[in-house]
Amino acid sequence: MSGGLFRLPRPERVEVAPGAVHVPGWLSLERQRELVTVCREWARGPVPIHRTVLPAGGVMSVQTVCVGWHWQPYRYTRTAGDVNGLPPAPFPDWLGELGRSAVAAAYGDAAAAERYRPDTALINFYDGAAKMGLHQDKNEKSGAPVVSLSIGDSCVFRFGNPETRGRPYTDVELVSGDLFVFGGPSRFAYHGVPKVLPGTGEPATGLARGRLNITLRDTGLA
Ligand code: MD3
Ligand code: FE
Repeated sequence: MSGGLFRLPRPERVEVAPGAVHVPGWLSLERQRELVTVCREWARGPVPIHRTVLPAGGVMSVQTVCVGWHWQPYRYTRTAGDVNGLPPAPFPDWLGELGRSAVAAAYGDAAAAERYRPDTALINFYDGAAKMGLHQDKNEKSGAPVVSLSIGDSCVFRFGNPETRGRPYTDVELVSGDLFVFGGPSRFAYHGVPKVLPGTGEPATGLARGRLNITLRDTGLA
């Protein structure tokens, strides 16, 4: 457990690179609990949570469920042809509003927040052994920011650069409740999750084990 009496204070907002802003503890416990509940519903269907099979032959260790558009390697589709052929759950208005609040909190820019119109959420569940290798998110046809919300176990998040898969990169610990927004020059940076820190989550989120990451994206598709 990460709790105890002597929790170190964490800063309010850290710009890790231009356009990449970490806001520790942005989500209240109550908001985290609500998100865990709705993610459990989305995980049941219409397209159940699954391990994405990669064309190169591997299987991702994270388990993913999509809302709005379905992501399959390496494009967004209306239906989950790689799972059960059904359309994912619709992207709810309240989630777009949450995304706009997130952009406002990270950038302090009311105009940037107002024009943010994400249409898709990718929800990744990490068990204690799951990882995500360094990659770029470039299947979106929009340069709008990606909003990332973390719940449950902490992880090491590796934030690289837009040019190369590799150094220089910065390792950041993402804790339950943290917000990260990736926009501007950081939108196409390499990033990944080299490890989860099992047992570091707060049971009061409703997630007993593992890590949940919700990313909001604008696919730029009609
Ligand atoms: C930086 N997810 O879903 S979230 C992904 O924690 C993904 O599950 C990781 O990478 C996770 O594609 C990292 C942080 C993140 C998400 C999207 C980004 C960082 C990003 C897009 C562009 C740049
Ligand atoms: Fe990514």
